[in-house]
Amino acid sequence: MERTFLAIKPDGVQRGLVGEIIRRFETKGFTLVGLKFLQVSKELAEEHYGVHRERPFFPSLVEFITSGPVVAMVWEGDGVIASARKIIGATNPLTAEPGTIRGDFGINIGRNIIHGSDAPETAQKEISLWFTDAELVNWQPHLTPWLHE
Ligand code: DAT
Ligand code: MG
Repeated sequence: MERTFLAIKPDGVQRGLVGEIIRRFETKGFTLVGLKFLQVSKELAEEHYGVHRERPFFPSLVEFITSGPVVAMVWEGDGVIASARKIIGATNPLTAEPGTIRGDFGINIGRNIIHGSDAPETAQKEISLWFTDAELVNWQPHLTPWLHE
């Protein structure tokens, strides 16, 4: 079963969007398998956004993601990686489609509320960066037969 890593960034937490955001993935039918609330260290932030190390916005991105607590999550389900990216919306909230999280709640690329893994390889990498195996729960929701034929 496919898994993805999602993180509600400090702006999403400060703005009280945690419940609303989790609700969207829950009601879609995906399964929560990992959840924690943490203050991100500079080391974790730099590792997580390592691919962007050379970009001009990298220092402010690291500063932002470490500026307050975040909600880190692992969600499971068929096609969850691509589907979560659609639910999240385009990187720039100003142009993200209404109906997406970024399109509904944001206006600035540097305050785009939530992170989602973009591919199976990055999902795997990010899940193991943020969570130990013991922090992930293998469970079968009772809803399963009502969500899958
Ligand atoms: P995404 O988060 O949609 O996967 P990304 O991986 O290209 O986007 O970039 C990671 C984060 O870096 C993004 O969520 C916000 C920030 N960012 C990206 N491009 C930016 C830019 N041009 N100016 C400022 N911040 C940017
Ligand atoms: Mg990305």
